[in-house]
Amino acid sequence: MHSSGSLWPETPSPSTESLAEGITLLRGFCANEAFALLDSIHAVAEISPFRQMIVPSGHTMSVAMTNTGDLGWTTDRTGYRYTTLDPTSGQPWPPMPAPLLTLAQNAAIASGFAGFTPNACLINRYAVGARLSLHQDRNEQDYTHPIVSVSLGLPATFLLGTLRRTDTPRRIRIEHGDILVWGGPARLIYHGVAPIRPGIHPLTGPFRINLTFRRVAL
Ligand code: MD6
Ligand code: FE
Repeated sequence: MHSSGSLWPETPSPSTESLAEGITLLRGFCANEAFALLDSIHAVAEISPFRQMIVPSGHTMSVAMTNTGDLGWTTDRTGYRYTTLDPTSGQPWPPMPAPLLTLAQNAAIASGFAGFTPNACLINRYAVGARLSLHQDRNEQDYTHPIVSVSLGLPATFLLGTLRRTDTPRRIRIEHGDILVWGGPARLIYHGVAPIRPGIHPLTGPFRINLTFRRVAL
């Protein structure tokens, strides 16, 4: 899909790396379409604005979040869950914009997961200093579908652990346009994001944006 025909000037073709069994890193996969993706994200945030949610311990997350799709991930004092309605607006989460859905499907295909149709997309917005502590993603019930994770804006140090919380995670630099696809056995690996370093990105200013696309059982 990304091979450049011989008639065209050489453009750096996005590289594919395997970080662990079931985790593929597609470097620069969506750098070319970032502007359109951010446009879609802004349209979602007009309807369901970014908000800092409260976790069961009572702490407020440093990451601001919103969702698009049939289901959205939320947390409050009572726990984590997927909901069809945005608790802030009382309305359904905005429908998934076509450019986001198509990108997630193409990234899944490029990583060997044909037939992935996400129905949930969590949008994380990190200001400088925001972080995400080590966690497992296990609110989706069904682990047969991959998770597609798209990063835009300021770079991040992704913390890639193992199946045991106490193992020291690897530190992986994730940049604007990079996509991680997690499938199969990798779905329950502990992971997090180190505090975002100060910077200004031409397209997002002082923010990092991450989208995680999932197929959540209703
Ligand atoms: C982030 N990502 O990159 C947070 N979870 O901002 C995640 O928590 C994540 O990238 C599951 C699968 C892929 C991810
Ligand atoms: Fe996660």
